[in-house]
Amino acid sequence: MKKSFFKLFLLSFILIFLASGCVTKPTVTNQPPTAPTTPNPQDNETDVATTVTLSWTCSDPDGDTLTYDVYFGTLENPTLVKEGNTTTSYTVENLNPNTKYYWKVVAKDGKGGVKEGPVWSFTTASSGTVSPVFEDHFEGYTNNDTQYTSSFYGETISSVRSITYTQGVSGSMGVYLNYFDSYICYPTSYLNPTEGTIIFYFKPDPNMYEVYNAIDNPKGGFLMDTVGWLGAFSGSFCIWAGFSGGYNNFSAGTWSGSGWSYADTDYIYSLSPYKFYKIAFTWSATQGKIKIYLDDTLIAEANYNTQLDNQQLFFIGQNPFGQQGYNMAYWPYGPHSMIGTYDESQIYDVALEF
Ligand SMILES: [Ca+2]
Ligand SMILES: [Ca+2]
Repeated sequence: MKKSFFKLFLLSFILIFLASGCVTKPTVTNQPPTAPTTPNPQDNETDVATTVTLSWTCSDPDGDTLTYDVYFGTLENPTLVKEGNTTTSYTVENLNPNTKYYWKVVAKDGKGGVKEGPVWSFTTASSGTVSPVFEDHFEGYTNNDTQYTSSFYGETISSVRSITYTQGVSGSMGVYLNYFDSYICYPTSYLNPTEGTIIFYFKPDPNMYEVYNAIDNPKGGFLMDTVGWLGAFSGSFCIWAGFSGGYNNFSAGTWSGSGWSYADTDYIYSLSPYKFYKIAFTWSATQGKIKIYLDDTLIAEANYNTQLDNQQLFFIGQNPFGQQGYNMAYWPYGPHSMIGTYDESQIYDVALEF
C-alpha cells in the first residue's frame, strides 16, 4: 500500500513535471526574415545619379522588427557600410560617375533570424553632374536668318537650308535632311579643343541608297563634319557612316592639316530605316584618343592627332562651301548617303564615356 502510494506520487510528479515543461517551454520556432527584394535602383540599372537612396522591401513571418546591415562598394563582394539600419533605405553620396556599384542587404530579426539578400548592382550616369554646353532639340528654328561667314572658305551662308520637320526620337520633332543641299550649320566655338563629346540621334530614310554602288538595301548614313568640297582646315573633324568596300562602316576622324586620324570600324552595318541610332563622338588630348560610339557601345577609336578648331563652322549634312554648280555632294559620301532624320544633338566639353 505504501509502495503503490509512492508509485502514484512519483507518476503524478512526472506528469506534472512534463505538463509544466510543455507549458513553460513551448516548441514555437523563430522564422527568419524574407530575403530583401524590389531594390531601388533596380538591379543593373544605368544612368543612376551620383547621390542615390538605396531602398528595398523585406518582412518577417513572425512580425519581428527588422534591422538591416547594408553592404556597398565597387567590389563584386561589397563591404559593410552600415550595421543595424532601422529603415528600408540608405543614402549613398558622392559616387563616381560612370562607375558600377554593388550592394546587398542582410536582414536580421533580433532573435537570431538572419536572411541575406542577393548582390545587386547599378551604374552611375556617365555625365554625373556634367551638362551639355550646347543642345539642339530640333523642335523648330528661330535662327533661320542667321548668317555665318567662314574665314576659311571665304563665303557667307545661312545657318539652315532645305530642312523639314518630322517625327523625332523622343516623340517630338526631329529634323529631316533630304540630300545634297540640306544642312544645319553651327559655329565650332561650341567645341572645347582639349576634350569633348558630340551626341546625336539619326534614323536613316527607307529610300536611302548609296549612289556609288547599285545595291538594294538601304545603306549610307549620317554625316556631321567640318569638311567641304574645297578642303579641310586644321582641326577639322568628321563623323559619318559611309560606304566602303561594299558595306557601311562608321568613321570619325580629325585632320591635322597634313593627315587624317580615323577611328574606322571594320564592321558591316546595314542601317535599319525604322529606328534611331545614338551616335557619340569623343575627343581627349589627355587620353590622346578620339572615339566613336554606336548606341552607347564603343565601336572604334584612334589617336587624337590635333586639337579641334573652334574658329570655324561645322555642319550636319552637306557642307555647301565650294559646291555651287555641283548637284552632288563631295566624295566619298554620295548625295543620298545621309538622307534621314536627326534629333537631340548635344555637345559637352568633357569626353564622356558610355
Ligand atoms: Ca522572426
Ligand atoms: Ca526633338
